[in-house]
Amino acid sequence: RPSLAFDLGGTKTLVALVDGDRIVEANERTTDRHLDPDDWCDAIAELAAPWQSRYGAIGGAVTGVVHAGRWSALNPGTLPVSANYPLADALERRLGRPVVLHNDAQAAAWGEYRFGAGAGRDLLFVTVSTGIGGGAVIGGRLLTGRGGVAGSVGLTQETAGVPLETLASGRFLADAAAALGHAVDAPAVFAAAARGEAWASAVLDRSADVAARLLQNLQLLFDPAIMVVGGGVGLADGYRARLEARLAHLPPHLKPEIRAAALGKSAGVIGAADLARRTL
Ligand code: ADP
Ligand code: BMX
Repeated sequence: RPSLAFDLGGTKTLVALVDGDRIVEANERTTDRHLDPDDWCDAIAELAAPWQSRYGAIGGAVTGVVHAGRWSALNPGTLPVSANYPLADALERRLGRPVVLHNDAQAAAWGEYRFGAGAGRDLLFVTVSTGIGGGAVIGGRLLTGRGGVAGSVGLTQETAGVPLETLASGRFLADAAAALGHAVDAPAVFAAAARGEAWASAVLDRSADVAARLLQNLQLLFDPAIMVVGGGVGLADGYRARLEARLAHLPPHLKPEIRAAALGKSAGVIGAADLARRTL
């Protein structure tokens, strides 16, 4: 039987019936940042309701840190999750059976390793999305760490007190555009750059400068066979080209091999479904 999986991110909530690497059916809704975890759990249950009893295992990929069934934000700016929210219990009550939970970028890393760009090779996954997330599969194992934090690259700092994701993510693009007088979202910044508007290219360049340095640092730390880039910004037209341009000068043994997430926006739910199937 297919698995039920969901991907709750700072911008979108995706719920799907997943069979291996295939999305059988999917429902999506904007994550309403002004609501709270109870509401977000209600939204997941509502989106999953049409598939009652058609699924076995349930897997979840969520922005933030999950450990021992509890959910917390690292950066409330990405999604204001209350500390230690009992997510596993809240979802089990609504869905009627246990849920296997992971951070969204960790789940996506596993999905790309098993069914996507990884094809069984060790990899790092970096999502440039509402925030910046990361996941690592090393020696065929998904790193989750002491408390589920492993891979949280968006909170690393180049400058004291400034999380990297505030200088490169989708929210950065919108904030930087607003600071220049353009009240637009990230897709509109890409569209303006494509139309040749210099301010928009400059904003994308600032993001790519930071993201490229992150990938360079990650290559030094883990030296993965490939570096998979996902997320709404990471997969947007021209973004990876900007990263490649910034890394082209590196010698081969230090240069990341960048790949687009082959599973696209489904990497999280496909990874979460496979992780759940393996656990139950
Ligand atoms: P989430 O962060 O919820 O996982 P996404 O991966 O879709 O969701 O990332 C959301 C961020 O990416 C938002 O800042 C959004 O504006 C931006 N985004 C989404 N789609 C695109 C696109 N096609 N082009 C550029 N930016 C995008
Ligand atoms: C943040 C953090 C990570 C997450 C990353 C991408 C929170 C709520 N989230 O760094 O756990 O993986 O954003 O999240 O602290 P997304 O919503 O952009 O997918």
